[in-house]
Formats: sequence, C-alpha cells, structure tokens
Amino acid sequence: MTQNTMNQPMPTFPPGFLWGVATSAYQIEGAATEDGRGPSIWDTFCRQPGRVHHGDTGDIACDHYHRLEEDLDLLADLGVGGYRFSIAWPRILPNGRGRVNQRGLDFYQRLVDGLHQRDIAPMATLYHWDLPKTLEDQGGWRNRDSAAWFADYASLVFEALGDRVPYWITLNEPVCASFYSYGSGTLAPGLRLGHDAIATAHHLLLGHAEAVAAFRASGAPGQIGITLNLGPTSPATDDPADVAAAARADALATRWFPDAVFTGEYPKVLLDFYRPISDFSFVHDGDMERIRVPIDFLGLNFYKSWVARAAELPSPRRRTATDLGAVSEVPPGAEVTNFGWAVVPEGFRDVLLWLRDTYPNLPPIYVTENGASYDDYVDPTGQVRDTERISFIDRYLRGAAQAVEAGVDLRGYFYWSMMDNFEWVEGYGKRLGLVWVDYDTGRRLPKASYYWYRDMIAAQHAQDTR
Ligand code: IFM
Repeated sequence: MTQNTMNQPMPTFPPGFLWGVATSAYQIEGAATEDGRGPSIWDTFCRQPGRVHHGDTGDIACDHYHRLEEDLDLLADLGVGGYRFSIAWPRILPNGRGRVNQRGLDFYQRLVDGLHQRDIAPMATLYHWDLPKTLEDQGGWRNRDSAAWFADYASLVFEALGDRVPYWITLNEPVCASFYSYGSGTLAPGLRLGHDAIATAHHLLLGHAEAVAAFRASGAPGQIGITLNLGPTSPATDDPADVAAAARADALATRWFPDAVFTGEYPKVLLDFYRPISDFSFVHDGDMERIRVPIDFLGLNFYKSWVARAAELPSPRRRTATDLGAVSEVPPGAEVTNFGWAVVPEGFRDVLLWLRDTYPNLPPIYVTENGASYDDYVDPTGQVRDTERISFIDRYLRGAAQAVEAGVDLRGYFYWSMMDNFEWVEGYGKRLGLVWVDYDTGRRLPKASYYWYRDMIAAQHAQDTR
C-alpha cells in the first residue's frame, strides 16, 4: 500500500501501470492559421453566434503550439509515463485530402521527439473532432467516403510517426462526433438530423476499421485502439415507461459503440426504435464484420453516470437521432462537479466490471480520460488549492483499483486534462486541468492537484521498484 497526500492508503496499481495526462489539439494548440493549418469544423462553428459560451474560439487556446518546450517540461516534472495528445487533421492536410503540409507534420515530430527525450510514451489520437472544413463541405461524416478520407490521413501519419508512437487511438468519443454533432447539434458542425446522424456514427466506425487495417499494413510496431466514453444510465423509477426510456438512453450512451466494435452488432433496442426514422441503408454487406476488427486496447473515457425517465417524443418527421423519449438526470443525492456532472467513483468500478463481463473478447483497457471541473481560482498567495479535484481523482482511482483487484485488465490512467483548455461549447468557462492557464498571458501555474498527482505517481513507482 502507498500513502497519498490525503493520508489514506492508496491501493498499489500493477507494476508497469501507465500514469499519464491527456489533451487534444483544438483545445490547447492555438496557432489556428499558422504554418499552413487549414480550417476545421470547430473554427467555423465557434464563429456562429450563440454556439459557444462567450463567443470563445480555439484560435489561441493555451498557445501550446508556441509553448511546446515549456509544456513538455511540465509533463516531465509531473513524472508521467505517458502523454495522450491528438493530431489535428487540418494541420497535416489543410483541405482534408491531397496536399500534405510538411510544417504540420514537423510540429508533431517535435512533440513526439520531445516526449521521447523525456522518457514519456506518446499516445496519439488521430481524430478528436476537428474535421477539416473542406471535408464537411463535401458532406463530412455523412458521406460514406469519409471512412476512406480518414484512413488515407491515418496512413500518412503512420508513415511519418509510426516508428516512434507506441499507442495509437483512431477516434475519440465517436458518440460525440456523430450523435451530438449531427443529431442534437450541440457540437460542430451543429446539425440536427435523424437518419443521416446515425449514418455518421456508422461511417466513423468504418473509418476506425480502415485506419486499423492501414496501421496493420504499415508494419508499425505500436498498438492501436479506439477511445469510447461511456455514460451508464439506469431507470429513475421502476415505472415501465422510465425503464424503457433508460434502456434506450443507455444503449446510446454506453452500448452503441462497444457493441459494434466487440460484437459487430448495434443494440437491438435502438435498431427497433430508429426504424421509423431510418432504414439503415448505410450499412452495407460486410461492414459490421469489418468494424469488429481486433484492436490492441480499449481507451475508456469515464466521467459520470445518469438516471433517465420517459419524456415526450417528437413525431418521426421531426425527430433527430438523439430524440429517444428519455431525459437523463443526475442520480438523486449525487455530489456534482461545477459542470453538474455526478461524482460516481463506484460507477467507475462498475463500468470497468461491466465491460469485462459483457465483452468476452475485450482487450486490455487504458483509461484515456477522467477528470473534473471545479471553480478554481488563484488565491492571494498565488496558488490554486483545488482540493475538490484531488479528492475526485483519489476516489475515482480507488474505484478503479477495486476493478483491478476484481481482475479487470486495466493498464493505465490518463487524467483529463494536463492543463485548463478550450472546453468546446463551454469555451474557457470550465477548468479541468492540473495546471492553471492564464488565458491573457499564457502563463502556466501548476495547481495543488498537479503536485498531488506527481507525488502519487512517484509513490506508485517506488512500489514498482521495491
Ligand atoms: O474536454 C473534453 C474532451 O475533449 C472529450 N472528453 C470530455 C472532456 C471534458 O468535457
């Protein structure tokens, strides 16, 4: 057993457990028009009035593009063994296809080399929501060709960095990049569609499968997986209408993507429910078999769970893919973060056990995101004492440790996020980082949680070498 600064015994994770932190390109890089980067759907979405809190954009973000060395040093001081970042497709291919922007590739070469110089393993995500605008103009993920566009881009990146990146993630949170981008329209490109939104989810998965195939063909030595965010949803009451509504909400928030990836099927409850709005003509012969391609690990993003109750349903003609006749709420009595998300450390344990028990062919798991937003501030002594975040991480790690103890093959944990950043529609209004960012000056200030996490990792490593 190791001690953490909360002075309670923290369970020891298995030797070699990969401790890390995560970020994504659009959320931290800035330099939106520099060195040949093309526009993405987020550049245009942010400029649509009313879409993003305060009208914020990722134009400058954390200015990571110019502060790369400083940020790499912060990672080294933190003592992490892994760093998860994403590659901006429009930096590499400004038009999504065709002309390659070498200066974009150079940036990621510097990042990957800088990580290796500091003994930090790179974990690269190929798609964290920043689709090149030119591709959206051609239908984006609604267009079945998007799978091939993505695989071509992925192949190019494998060629440039495949020898130096041990962990690859094809997609980050495809439920957000499809259902919440083309269905509810809360994320870029902000469309509210039915059948076509379900098709985007399918095309993203086809893109994933083609990228995995391209990776295997490239002969690169690393491992490849997909990152899924799961939001387990149970019924708010035992009223049959609430039970049915929760089953639909859970099928979307928890099962749609892992069922497809590990069983080659979509959940029947949603296939039946979607019939009035979709004939599923976008699923071609052989697609599901391709989507079930074996992967080396599952990336799990876990934050919260829900309870759901039945809600009114628009007529099929007006229905989007996220109109499920269900409303999801915070479980009664649950503590919440300042995002209003339930704090459910036991839910973390349960989702890990559920994955293990549901999918017999489940590969090892890396938690690729977990974190919390609180009302952080720099106090008069110049420090950010984010004790709530420390308590959050501490409790979630104990939940994860229980799952490991019960036999779940969990190989690593990446806190989201390394630093405060552009939180999508919340703009800069929500802070989840271990490092405070002063957005006026770009100055970085490690929070108390950064030092806590550093000490916890050091204590775990001390156990490893005992
Ligand atoms: O900031 C996001 C990240 O981009 C995807 N997962 C959830 C995080 C917190 O909302």
